[in-house]
Amino acid sequence: MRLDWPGIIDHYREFLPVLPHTRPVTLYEGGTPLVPLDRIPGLIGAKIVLYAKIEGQNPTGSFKDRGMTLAVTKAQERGAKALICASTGNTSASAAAYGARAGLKVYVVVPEGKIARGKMAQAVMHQSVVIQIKGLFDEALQVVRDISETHPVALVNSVNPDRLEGQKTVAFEICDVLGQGPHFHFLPVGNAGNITASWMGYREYKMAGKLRDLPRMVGVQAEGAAPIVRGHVIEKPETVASAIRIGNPASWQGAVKAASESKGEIIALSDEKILDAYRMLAKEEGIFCEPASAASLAGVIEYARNGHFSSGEIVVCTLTGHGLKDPETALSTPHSQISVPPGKEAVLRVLGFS
Ligand code: AN7
Repeated sequence: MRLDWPGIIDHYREFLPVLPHTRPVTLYEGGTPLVPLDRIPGLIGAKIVLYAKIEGQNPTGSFKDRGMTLAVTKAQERGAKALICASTGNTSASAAAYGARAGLKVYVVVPEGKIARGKMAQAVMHQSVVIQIKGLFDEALQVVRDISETHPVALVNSVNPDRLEGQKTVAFEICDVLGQGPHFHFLPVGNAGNITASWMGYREYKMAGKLRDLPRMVGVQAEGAAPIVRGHVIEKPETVASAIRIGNPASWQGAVKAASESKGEIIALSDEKILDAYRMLAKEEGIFCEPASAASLAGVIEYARNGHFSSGEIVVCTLTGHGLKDPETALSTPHSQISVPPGKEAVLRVLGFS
């Protein structure tokens, strides 16, 4: 156990739907750092106080672990023997790990060829049964929803309310660290569970008297996969941010509600803007997140460009997953990799010392 952190269930027990005797299935998720981004505000011309909530530092490298610890704990408590989920990669990685931890069988259904390699490695390594469908995430989700209704397998996608309950703890942590709420909270939107859950967390903290002012929630979709912004299902979603290549989000209404109730919005940005933010985080701040995660910062940059911030405002962006999950996209970044003969001379020439 970490000295200071028992995982989200034991840390936030009073806010979660667990019984006094519930024993968490935990990998000590949560308690992720809220890292000040010191250089980026200046670079984008915004006089804001900017933080990144580094959810890639969860046990399986994404925010999904917060919801998964609770969903798997509850599934086990109810006597489940097997879990099932559809995924663009992170949910399946998390389900595979927590399922293994609980000694449950795990089935994951994913769109063939559309999962980042690191995420696939996780599902394989934890010995889940990986079923690739020749179709989209949205079709995979429909299949697992149907099966879980008629067969004894527990669904651990975010349509399972336990997932959102666990995921909301990210908002608690942000408030606990800041001692107040941020003015804005930006996050990427795919299936829309995270924005729904984060907003739920802020509202509950306010009701509990632990937060005075609610933040404005800004969700960012990729332009090629922006059903909520367009107002209709996208039949063939496309984006480099494979985690959010989703055409018919399960928590659509939750996202719309979070945006409207908080006086925020859901916006769509191009892959190019998302990749610019992805590279800026790595180069300027030393933070390596996956492409989808950078949609949140891309949103901040867009807001700065449009003059939507006031001086001194506190802005948080969730970086949902770790960059190592998607080495292909990382390596497609223009970079210098120079091959030389062995020995000091050739290296010195590259350094410009000879
Ligand atoms: C890195 O793993 O949907 O809007 O199946 O992996 O709550 O769906 C992943 C989504 C953002 C979007 N960033 O969050 C899945 C899956 C990363 C993600 C999202 C996902 P939601």
